Amino acid sequence: MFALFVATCLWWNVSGLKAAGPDEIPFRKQTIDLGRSESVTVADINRDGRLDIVSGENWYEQALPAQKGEGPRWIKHHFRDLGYTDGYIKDLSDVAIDVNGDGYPDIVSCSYWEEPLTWWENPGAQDKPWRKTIIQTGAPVEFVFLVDFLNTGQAKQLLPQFGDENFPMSWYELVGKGSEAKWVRHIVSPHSYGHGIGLGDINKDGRNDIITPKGWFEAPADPREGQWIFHQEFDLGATGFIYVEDVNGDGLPDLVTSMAHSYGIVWYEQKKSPDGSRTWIKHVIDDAWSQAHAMTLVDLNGDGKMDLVTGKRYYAHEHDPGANEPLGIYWYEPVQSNGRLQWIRHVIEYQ
Ligand SMILES: [Ca+2]
Ligand SMILES: [Ca+2]
Ligand SMILES: [Ca+2]
Ligand SMILES: [Ca+2]
Repeated sequence: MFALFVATCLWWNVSGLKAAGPDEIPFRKQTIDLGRSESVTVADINRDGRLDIVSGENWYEQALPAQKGEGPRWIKHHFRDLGYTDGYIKDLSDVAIDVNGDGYPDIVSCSYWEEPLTWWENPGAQDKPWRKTIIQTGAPVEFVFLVDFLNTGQAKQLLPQFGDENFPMSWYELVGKGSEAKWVRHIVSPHSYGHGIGLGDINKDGRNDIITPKGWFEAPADPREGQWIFHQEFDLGATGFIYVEDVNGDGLPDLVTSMAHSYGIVWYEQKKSPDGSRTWIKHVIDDAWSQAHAMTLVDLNGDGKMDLVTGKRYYAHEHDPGANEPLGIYWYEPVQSNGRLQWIRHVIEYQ
């Protein structure tokens, strides 16, 4: 699970990319708030053309620099009370999407405790509080993604990771506008499949599939009503986020994931036999540090290949292996060397 960490945000100094050497991207840390938070997202909350930051109970309005040459100022707006328990703030993901269609991004949040999946209506120009609507109750949600279930190229549906395996695995589609806007639930399976989840097209049929630690669900032609076929082809363990990406460039989508509560950032190479059967070969990207609970894939150095950005979660659990070892934020660059894929670790911050 999660624990508290200091809410800081890294300002990515991409303009200095070339100056520091061929492989290194310099990062300079800008501390915005030393308060507590678990999650963060970025959206233009007030529609002034500048991206703002949303994290926990606050959003931080990006304002122009006080003086020329300085970075942006961040004006803190406390917009909701979430509560704390056992060292956690009750907000484990924030994702931004305009739920009611008024042009202002709203926030979907999840929690392991009461009110596990909610959306919060941005009041926009009106001087009133953000209004909360509960989307789902009945099981804890450890993280939630905005993903593309309808295969339109737009990530507008919700995929929660339910913390209770007895709870049906489900995704949520946004329908209606204004006061009619609501999240419609679609059940894929009568139960859930453990710690970790992701969405991506495993079999390259143009339909995004669901990946769980215990196997993957092949998407039907109609993701709302059709039967999802389970393929029990791997057992990944208690992972964090699971991504589908052809990292070795052989045309077959692979899996990239991490052990959320132990050591190991890994990728699984998809192999396909002439008879169509699939096997998955595990490759370790890095096992020098533990608790990579969250990660993202992004082309950080602009070479057209996805890099991996992740960091050590402070006390994902206080009893996890390596829980008291040094914290760090890293990115990993995939490089082909002698016909083998290797991942170069770059340190963003280490302490
Ligand atoms: Ca703004
Ligand atoms: Ca809105
Ligand atoms: Ca597919
Ligand atoms: Ca591949």
